[in-house]
Amino acid sequence: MLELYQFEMSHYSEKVRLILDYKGLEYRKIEVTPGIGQLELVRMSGQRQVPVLKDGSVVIADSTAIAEYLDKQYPDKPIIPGDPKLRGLCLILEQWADELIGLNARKCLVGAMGQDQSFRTAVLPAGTPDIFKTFVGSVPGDFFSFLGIGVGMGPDAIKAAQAAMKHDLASLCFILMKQPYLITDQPTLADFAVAGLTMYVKFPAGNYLNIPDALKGKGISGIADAGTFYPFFTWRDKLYSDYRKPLATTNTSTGSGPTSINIED
Ligand SMILES: N[C@@H](CCC(=O)N[C@@H](CS)C(=O)NCC(=O)O)C(=O)O
Repeated sequence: MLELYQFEMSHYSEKVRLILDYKGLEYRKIEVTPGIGQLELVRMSGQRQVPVLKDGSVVIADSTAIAEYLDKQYPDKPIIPGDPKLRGLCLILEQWADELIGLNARKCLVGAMGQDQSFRTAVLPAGTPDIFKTFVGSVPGDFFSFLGIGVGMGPDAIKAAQAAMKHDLASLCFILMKQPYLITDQPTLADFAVAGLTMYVKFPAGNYLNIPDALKGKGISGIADAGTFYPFFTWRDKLYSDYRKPLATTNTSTGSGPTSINIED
């Protein structure tokens, strides 16, 4: 069976989980412990980041490389169009989502964590000592490494990321006004990248992720709850209900969290 080395809370891992579910591939999730658990990843794949896919003796790191491998190896329900123009558009949009949406979403999340202690507590990985949960800056780097960032991100960087995210979501809403998916009339890699990498902006509602219930359907205030972006989140909700497989068992994770996440404008 396919094995996905992942962090449940990783948006690049979520992009891959969406693709695996869309293709109807069975896989086993292997949760990597931030810090110490990444040593095994380095041994296995030569780098420390998740997601990493293991298919028998084949090991692939990086969500884009994994998507390309899956489409080649498991060609049913292709996610990369064959037509050259559509293929090019799909790959450009995917890279844009990975680079810009993904990085700005992380910054928005860090901003929200700085503003709201219950949100910070809910987002930090299980095992983070309580003493570290009070101030973002007092959490050791390992606990933040699951986000792929350091601590101490400045307010200007966070504000710029929020503005960029709003701009990008508005642009996506324009595309989705006229068509069901971003590139063709079927979901492609671009759709899964955008859907996965907006996870931190608004966590999907429903039993898809093993995260505290308090986070489900919640997101960055001013973005997740803004009517302007309703078409985008409605589109993403449909993608989830059509293709993402809910967790097999009842979510037993616990934790308290906010009903909204406040960010100062
Ligand atoms: N380009 C990579 C990015 C993966 C990435 O940033 N992973 C983060 C989790 S979302 C990670 O493993 N961070 C831990 C670290 O950098 O040590 C991909 O597309 O898979």
